[in-house]
Amino acid sequence: MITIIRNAKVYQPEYAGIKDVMLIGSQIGALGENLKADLGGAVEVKEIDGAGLILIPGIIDSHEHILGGGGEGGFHTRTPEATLTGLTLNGVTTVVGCIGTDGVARNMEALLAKAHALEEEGVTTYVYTGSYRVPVHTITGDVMRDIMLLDKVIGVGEVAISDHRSSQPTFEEFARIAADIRVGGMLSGKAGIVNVHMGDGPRMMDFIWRTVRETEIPFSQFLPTHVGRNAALFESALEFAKAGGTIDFTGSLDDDDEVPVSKGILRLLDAGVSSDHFTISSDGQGSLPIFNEKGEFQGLGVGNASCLLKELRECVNKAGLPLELALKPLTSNPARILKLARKGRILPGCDGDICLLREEDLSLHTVIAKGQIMVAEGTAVVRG
Ligand code: FWO
Ligand code: ZN
Repeated sequence: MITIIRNAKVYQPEYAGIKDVMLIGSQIGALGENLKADLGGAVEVKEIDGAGLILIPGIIDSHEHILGGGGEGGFHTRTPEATLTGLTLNGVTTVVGCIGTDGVARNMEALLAKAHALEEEGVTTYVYTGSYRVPVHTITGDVMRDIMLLDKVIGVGEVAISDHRSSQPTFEEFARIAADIRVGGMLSGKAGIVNVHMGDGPRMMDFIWRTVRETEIPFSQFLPTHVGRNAALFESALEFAKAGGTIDFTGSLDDDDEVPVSKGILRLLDAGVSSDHFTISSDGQGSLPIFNEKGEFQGLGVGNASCLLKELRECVNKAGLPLELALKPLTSNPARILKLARKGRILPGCDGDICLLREEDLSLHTVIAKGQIMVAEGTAVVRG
């Protein structure tokens, strides 16, 4: 199958001008003007009129509870699992699944099965092995074996620190996890990322700072998430990004976050942080629990992948960021930090993961994943 998207405003995410993009099978085959595919009718050539539309790489969501999560208020507060259209209708074509607070009733075997299910349905999936808890609950019994032997495992997480729900790991345990996943990633050509769940506790990023200062493990081993959850944590995360680390904002559907994503990004840029060093993930299907100062559960919401395009619009419309910059935390930046070589860019040889947005309001028009049209003119044409 060949698909040619004609005359769209192409963001690679750098702006490439009005171009045709040709998908050949599951990959991007060519980018150029007046592209033609003359195969004598042997292969169907589908054309999409991209005029007036913006073409961007499919969104990479680096932190989503695809199996569901929650439970902090008892069993009835377990949150529902992800669905294919819950991803594609929000422009997500690559998702990294994780387990959170409940590492018992949610387990790695089920997470891996869910990741395979979504892959079979048409999107690209990876997982972090483990959950909040230390020692890490793995599949093979060992973090290094998990990342070396299971294709979909690209790191460990979400490892909770500075949170009343963490397993209160020691620094040595934390550093050992980073060391093991680093070497396991090295030996398997993968990122070996430690996706760190940042809680609201006063110790903030101390364990991460100590690891990069006291050991040989580099900044790039870590992807701390939820960095906007309070102002003090954000300041520490800003220092981490200035020193060369990459930090992950959790998108939100309402602005209850201490540091709204678009405001946080402006702060980072003003502080001289490179626009390569921050990402935005959704925490989709994860619980967003509220605890009072005594640590008592008050209630919970559920994360949703729709926050990603919402944050993109805020970055462009509210913070006045150029689209080609605002796209980076959702596309090329997660692709780089997670070492997903064929993801996050509109380049020949990259996977055919594309979103078309309406120029006037950046609303979703079409989504293509691995060369297959999943959403056409706002309607899901492939359903889970
Ligand atoms: C965040 C996932 C939190 C689950 O701190 O970590 O609870 O296991 O489903 N969510 N615990 C939400 C804040 C960033 C608002 C999780 C959740
Ligand atoms: Zn979390």
